[in-house]
Amino acid sequence: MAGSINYQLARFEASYGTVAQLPASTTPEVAVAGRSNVGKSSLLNKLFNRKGLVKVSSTPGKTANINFFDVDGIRFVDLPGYGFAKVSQKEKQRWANLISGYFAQERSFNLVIALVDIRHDAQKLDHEMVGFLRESELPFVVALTKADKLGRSKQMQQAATIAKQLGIDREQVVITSSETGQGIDELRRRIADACL
Ligand SMILES: Nc1nc2c(ncn2[C@@H]2O[C@H](COP(=O)(O)OP(=O)(O)O)[C@@H](O)[C@H]2O)c(=O)[nH]1
Ligand SMILES: [Mg+2]
Repeated sequence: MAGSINYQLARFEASYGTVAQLPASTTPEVAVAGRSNVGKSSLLNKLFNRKGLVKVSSTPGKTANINFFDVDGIRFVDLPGYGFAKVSQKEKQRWANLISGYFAQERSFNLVIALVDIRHDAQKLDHEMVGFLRESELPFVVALTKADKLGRSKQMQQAATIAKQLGIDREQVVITSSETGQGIDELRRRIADACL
């Protein structure tokens, strides 16, 4: 449908453990990236309006694969969470290779949603992620997650602080919560603008 994406059509496509397995990019892609436990899977479920489609991990860092979802002809890409401390160095390297390998491919990168926890100052890994996206000239928005944990004025304060720390415009930041649905419509607008 022109002008909107039907999220009712969200379905799991496949899970890949190596970059070589990834199928060619044939549709617009929206990738979700961020630290382990930042809320990637929860945000995708909220976008899709489907509670269990994306596995929310109680043991953080379990998403060791790249997962593809198809939504009305748009491919959503759940990237492995980086920076999870409790896996081996070798496993960390494998995840890093998956992420950089995905972005090194010839693909239709319509939008990257970079997730950052609203409660904290931007961390080293957040800086690395945004720095990489900027240097690669990939189109991205920063979604601040878990906004329900803060009051409205603190949310606005943190959004301004984190944008400044990351060196991006405030307009490139969307305040979200997978608990309350805050910011989900705004994120859908950004996705539609980038993909349709
Ligand atoms: N309060 C709150 N908790 C959240 C939110 N998003 C995720 N969580 C919780 O944070 C934890 C990690 O979420 P998950 O989606 O698995 O993160 P991922 O590792 O980045 O995919 C889970 O316990 C979620 O329930 C949110 O918007 N608000
Ligand atoms: Mg996850």
